[in-house]
Order: sequence, then structure tokens, then C-alpha cells
Amino acid sequence: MKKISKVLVANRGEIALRIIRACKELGIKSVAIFSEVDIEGIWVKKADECYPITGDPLQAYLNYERIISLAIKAGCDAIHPGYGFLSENAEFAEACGKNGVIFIGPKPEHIALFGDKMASKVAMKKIGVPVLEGTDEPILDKNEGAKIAKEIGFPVIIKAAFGGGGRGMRIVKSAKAFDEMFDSATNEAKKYFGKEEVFIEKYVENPRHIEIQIIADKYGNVLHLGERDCSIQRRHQKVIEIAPSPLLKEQTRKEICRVATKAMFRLGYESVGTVEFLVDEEENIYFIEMNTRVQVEHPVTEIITGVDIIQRMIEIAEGDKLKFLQEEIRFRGYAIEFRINAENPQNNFFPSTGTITNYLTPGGPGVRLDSSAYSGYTIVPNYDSMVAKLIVWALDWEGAVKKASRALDEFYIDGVITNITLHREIVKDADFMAGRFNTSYLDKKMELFNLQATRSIEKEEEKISFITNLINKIKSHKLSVRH
Ligand code: MV4
Repeated sequence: MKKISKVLVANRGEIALRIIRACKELGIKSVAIFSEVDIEGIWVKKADECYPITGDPLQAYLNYERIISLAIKAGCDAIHPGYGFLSENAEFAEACGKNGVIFIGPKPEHIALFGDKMASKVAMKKIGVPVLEGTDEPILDKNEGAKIAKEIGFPVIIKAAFGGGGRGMRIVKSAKAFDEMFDSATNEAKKYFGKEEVFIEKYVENPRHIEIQIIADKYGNVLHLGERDCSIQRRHQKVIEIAPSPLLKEQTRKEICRVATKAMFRLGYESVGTVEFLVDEEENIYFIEMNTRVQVEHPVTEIITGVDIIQRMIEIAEGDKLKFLQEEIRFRGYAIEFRINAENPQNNFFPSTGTITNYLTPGGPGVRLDSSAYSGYTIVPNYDSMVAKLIVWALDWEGAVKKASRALDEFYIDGVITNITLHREIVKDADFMAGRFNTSYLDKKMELFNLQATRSIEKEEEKISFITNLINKIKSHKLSVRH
């Protein structure tokens, strides 16, 4: 296998910087690309070389012919896609190989397989992975769908076979709602993915969302790096991710890691990937989907295992064997990641853009900040709103929550509105501290937090009016005395 000496980072923001840092420590040259609105990006400044991709800012990180030809021109041996953009595009992975550029990621056939959520289930069921009762073929029409839904028993969930991020997904609680939900799911799937195929499965009420980090080399060494609890989500966007899950029973943990690792071994999986499960209230586990990319939340796993996932990914891509055995992996302490987004929780999480006028970051023992923001940076509206990931670590869960609270209280980003205030509420919440949460946690808590936020604003307003009255009294008293 060719040694990798130069990598084009086909991404932007904090993950681009993360990959550049990994390359630097491996003695590998890094090449950044940037769109017309990303010229001031910190990853552009930190890479060894940087090249503009002119034209539509959104296409800049999606136009894989341009990216591959740029990689060749710049003398890169490999391309790292990061997450999002081209990271799960099988044609891109294929095209890299055809052009003699190493794609740092899984085999194209696995990217393609797991891009189809229904075919994934069929493949995983075949190798003995527990999946939810549901359909193995796309639903042809709503009459057939309604019949199958009745056989499965409501509630069911309709899912887009080529979906993601919750789009093309509808929960159906009764037969009379089926037709309308079927139509809206297929229309949304068609609109966002160009493919309207949907499938149905039994809906699990209030599950926990548990995912297993897999790492595998090209020689059949397939290991897991433990689980992450990603239940705290809002509209299918993860908000907080935790490793390990604070409440999962040890027996369930062992089972879910064993099942995921064995399945990936049986499939001949290579590189990193994340096997996603739902865990119901009886701690039954069900495979739902597999992500064939490094994920936003990989740092919590890195911190509790000490494994640098990005560096190992690069070494795997150049044909190195993994240098550690499963039994050598140690899981120590708890890590919590807070996604810091430039958005306004008081205004339905509407994105907030603008220039950061003051960027005061937390630090100290057990605090990591993966961020592309800095004082003076202008947050652009063209991409997602995440500007930083605050990750904290402590030996025990309570310590991690306390550290999170201390770090969040130190964190100030002025000039834009962020969700730091929401995170500060969550880490003070008794249910969160007790590890009592599942995928419905945040929706349920939002009203409470909003109420508290409104109350605290009202309290502020009361204080202001009290002080104003006091000042006016003093003024009128002075006036009367003077006369
Ligand atoms: C489910 C589910 C319950 N039952 N499937 C799949 C994609 C992922 N982003 C969310 N997924 C879910 N699939 C069955 N059969 C619950 C989720 C789920 C979820 C669903 C609706 C709203 C928010 C959610 C958050 C996490 C998981």
C-alpha cells in the first residue's frame, strides 16, 4: 500500500481542522479547500496548502470531480471527507479509487449498502442482528402499506429507504392516519432524496438512541470502541452525546457491542463506522442504521478510550494493521459533548449569523474544545449552525456533569446568539443528572426550559422596573429638597 504523505481535506469548519491536526501529528501534509464565503476559515489558515473552490458555496464541498482533480493537481495521495457532504457518497469513493487517490473511509460497496436503510436491515437481519418487525421490500402503495401496518400493529413508523436526519419519517399511531402520513413521507423522501421508496416498521416508544463505534483494518481486525448515548436530540439533530451511556446495564452494553462488532466482521467492513441501535425500556436492542463515516461526536469516544480515531482512519487507509487488540482497549470515565450552535433557542432555534466580537473559551482539567470559531470570525449562513463542540471528561458521571456546568459557565460567545444557555439549563436538570433521558427528553423539557427562561426574563424586567422607580424617587426627592 502507498504511504500517505499528503491529504486533501474535503470539508470545512471544526472537522476540517480536526483532520488537519491529525495529519500534522502523523507528519502528513494537509491541503484545505474553501468556498467563496469560507476564505476566513481557521482550517484554511492551519493547512499546509489551501485552494479556493469558486462558484456556489454549497456545491464547493460537493463537486467531487473538481475536488478529485484538485487533489491530483496538488499531489495528494488521499482525500479525507470528514462527515456530511461527500462522506457517504459511494460514487465519490469509487471515483477516488479510479483516479488513483485513496479515499480515507469504508469500501464503496458498504457506503452504498448502508445508504439504503431498508437493505441495511435485511443484510443485518440475515447475519443475526436484532431488527424491528417491518417490511423488507419498498411499500408499493398506501393500500398495501395500510394492510401491513395493521398486521404489524400500531404505532408504526414509515421511513424513507434512502433517508436521513429524520426526513421522510412519519410516526403513525392509528389506521385512519396512515394514508396521509404515507403520502407526506413519500413526498418528503422524493423532495429531499429523489427516491420515494419507504418502508414500515414497528415504532418503539421513547427509545434510547445508542450507537457503537467500530474501527476495522484491511486484515479482518474489527474492534469496537464502546457505545455513545445520543438520545438527547432535537428534530433529529443531536444536541448532547455521551460515552458511555450512564444508565445502560453492563449486560446490554456487552451484547450491543458484541452484536455490532460481529456483524461488521461478517460483512468484511473496513475503516470506521457507527452502528446505530434503539434500546427500549426493557433494554431490548434493535439495529436501525449504520453510518459509514466518522461522526461529529467521535471525540467522546476518543477521550474515554485514548484512541485518536482520525489518525487510525488514515493509517487504516494506507494499509496499516491496527496496533491494538480489543482486550487492550480500556474505557475510563465519562465524556459529554455539547454541540454549540449559532442559533436562538428563544426563537425556535432559528440560525443566528454575524461576527463573533468576543470568544471566551473554557479550559482546565478535562475540557476539550473542537471549534472553528474565533474572535472576529463571521459566521456564514450557507452551512449548518454548529460553531464548536465542548467536550468534558471526568472519572464519574456526576463529576462530568459538574465539570460541564463549570465549563459552560465560562463559555462566552458574543456577537451571535448560541444555545449555550440551553446547555446550561440541561446540565442543571435533575433528570439529566440522574441519567434519566431518552429520545423524548428534550422535547418534553423545552417547555419547562422556555418557561424558566421567560420567568428569568420577567424577573430581570421586575428588577429593572424596581431600580428605575427607585432612581426616579431619588431624583424627585432631590428636586423637592433643592427647592
Ligand atoms: C425509530 C424510532 C422508534 N421506532 N424507529 C431513526 C433515524 C434516527 N435519526 C431517529 N430514528 C428513530 N427510529 C422505530 N422503529 C425512533 C427514532 C428516533 C426518533 C424518532 C422520532 C423523533 C425523534 C427521534 C430521535 C431519536 C430516534
